[in-house]
Amino acid sequence: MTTLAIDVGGTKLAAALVEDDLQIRERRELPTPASKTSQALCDALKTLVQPLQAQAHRVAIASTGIIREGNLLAINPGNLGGLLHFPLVQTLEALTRLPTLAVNDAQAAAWAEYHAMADDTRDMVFITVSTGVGGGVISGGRLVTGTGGLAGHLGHTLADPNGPVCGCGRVGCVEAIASGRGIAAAAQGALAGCDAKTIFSRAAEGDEQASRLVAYSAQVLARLIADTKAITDCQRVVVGGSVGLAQGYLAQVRACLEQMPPVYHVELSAAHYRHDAGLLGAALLAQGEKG
Ligand code: ADP
Ligand code: BMX
Ligand code: ZN
Repeated sequence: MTTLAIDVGGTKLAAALVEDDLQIRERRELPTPASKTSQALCDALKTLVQPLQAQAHRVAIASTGIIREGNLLAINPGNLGGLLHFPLVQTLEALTRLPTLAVNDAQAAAWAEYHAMADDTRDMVFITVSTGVGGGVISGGRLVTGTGGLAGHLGHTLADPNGPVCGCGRVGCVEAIASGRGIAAAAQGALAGCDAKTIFSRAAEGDEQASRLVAYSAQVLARLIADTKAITDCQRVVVGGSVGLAQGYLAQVRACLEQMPPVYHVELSAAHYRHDAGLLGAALLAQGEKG
């Protein structure tokens, strides 16, 4: 069967056809509309899926936000231009007339990365550092979603009680500091108004402020990973998202983690499926098997 897989992120929308052997065809991307209204996202999704839907038997969506009963509920609406709620499954079923499943993006990516592991790992955590910071937990070989879909939202754990206010309403969340949006929001002077991608380029060129912002994100992420190890005793942490996968970032996270006591050390790796982990995880969940 062919799955039309869709990834709804705070910055970009992606879609592709995924075969049962996980081969990806006709991958397409669009920027995520930054709008409070559902109509803008609905229109963008229509543009994205229209050229693909005739070849698909089902739809599988990995989406930012808490996914509850097929609806997207933003914990940080600021990541979606203020959009609080979106009927994901209903919208895609109406657009495509295909059976549709939806799951949180980081939870989906965790499932794909677990699927990719050749060893006997049963407990692992996936963290995406992207527009926000998301997480997905595999415990005893099972994806933990929680009764309300909130499980694994690691970006909304505390990094600094004196830190910036997070879009979720708490003060000092990991996401408010370490995410692409968090890095950009902290930039001042010559870097004010730059996005995280630009700040990473400046850091590579030796800019001091940019290097400090990147290093602080990596340090906060390393602390989150140590907390995650203490909570789950996971065997591996996999990092994805465009910030997480940026050149040199994971090495900085690893260096920070290595400075902590050995009990907090854990195998760290970059996402095997790189930017496609969410798409493939959603497709795998639609297949209903670990493979
Ligand atoms: P989404 O959140 O939509 O899933 P991404 O994983 O691409 O999308 O994350 C978007 C964030 O990553 C933005 O803050 C963007 O500035 C940043 N980003 C994109 N490309 C890079 C890069 N090459 N290096 C560092 N940051 C990047
Ligand atoms: C936010 C939250 C999570 C999501 C994470 C990463 C919203 C809209 N999203 O913490 O559900 O998993 O961002 O999302 O509240 P991304 O857009 O950065 O991939
Ligand atoms: Zn938060």
